[in-house]
Amino acid sequence: MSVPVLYCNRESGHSYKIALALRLMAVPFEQRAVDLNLPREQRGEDFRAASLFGEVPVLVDEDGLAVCQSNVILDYIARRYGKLDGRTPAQRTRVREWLAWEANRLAMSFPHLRFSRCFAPADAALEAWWTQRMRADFDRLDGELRARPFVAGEAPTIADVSCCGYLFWTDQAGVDLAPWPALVAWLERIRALPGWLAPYDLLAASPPIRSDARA
Ligand SMILES: N[C@@H](CCC(=O)N[C@@H](CS)C(=O)NCC(=O)O)C(=O)O
Repeated sequence: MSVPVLYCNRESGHSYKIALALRLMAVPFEQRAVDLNLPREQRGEDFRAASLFGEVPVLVDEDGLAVCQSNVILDYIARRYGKLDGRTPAQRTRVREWLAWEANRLAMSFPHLRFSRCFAPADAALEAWWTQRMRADFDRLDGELRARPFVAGEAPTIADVSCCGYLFWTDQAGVDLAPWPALVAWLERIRALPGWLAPYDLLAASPPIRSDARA
């Protein structure tokens, strides 16, 4: 295998994280779109063999090693290619603290709100819960970004890539970012990085998500 293969979906911010990180690292890769409308057991055999949990993203590296869970993939490629990571052990630890925060907080709020508003409406109580959590998460991120240009310091890292994975789609969910100006300025800094592409310009076409697809 000559280039890594990314199993992904065009509407998946978790997939976008990996595609964006590889772009910013200038690592060529191949995309294979997975139809998330299909029941897991009907998805392609190669994807099912590579995917430990049945979800995208999965990255199969040049040596055939399959890695899943977006933030684990980010950690893996930062170490493999020696890019977008902290320079010192302390910085690298801080980067991974943000990866864990993203998985536990940010990835549990805004992406669900977007999915509900764009694809499969959930009840109002759930939307209210995700909105409340999202506001707290955006407050936390905005507070951090008032102190430094990137999440874990002066330079962009996989922590930024992880945290921004869904945030170029806030308009789709009707979320106005005006209350979080430091977050908006940080997204602009990410947009200005060499190689940056917006999610729909970067991710390969995949069948449109139906309302019965999994989040
Ligand atoms: N914790 C996982 C979440 C991955 C995830 O939720 N993937 C969704 C798309 S964004 C998926 O594959 N959904 C279809 C399914 O679960 O069958 C990660 O960070 O990679």
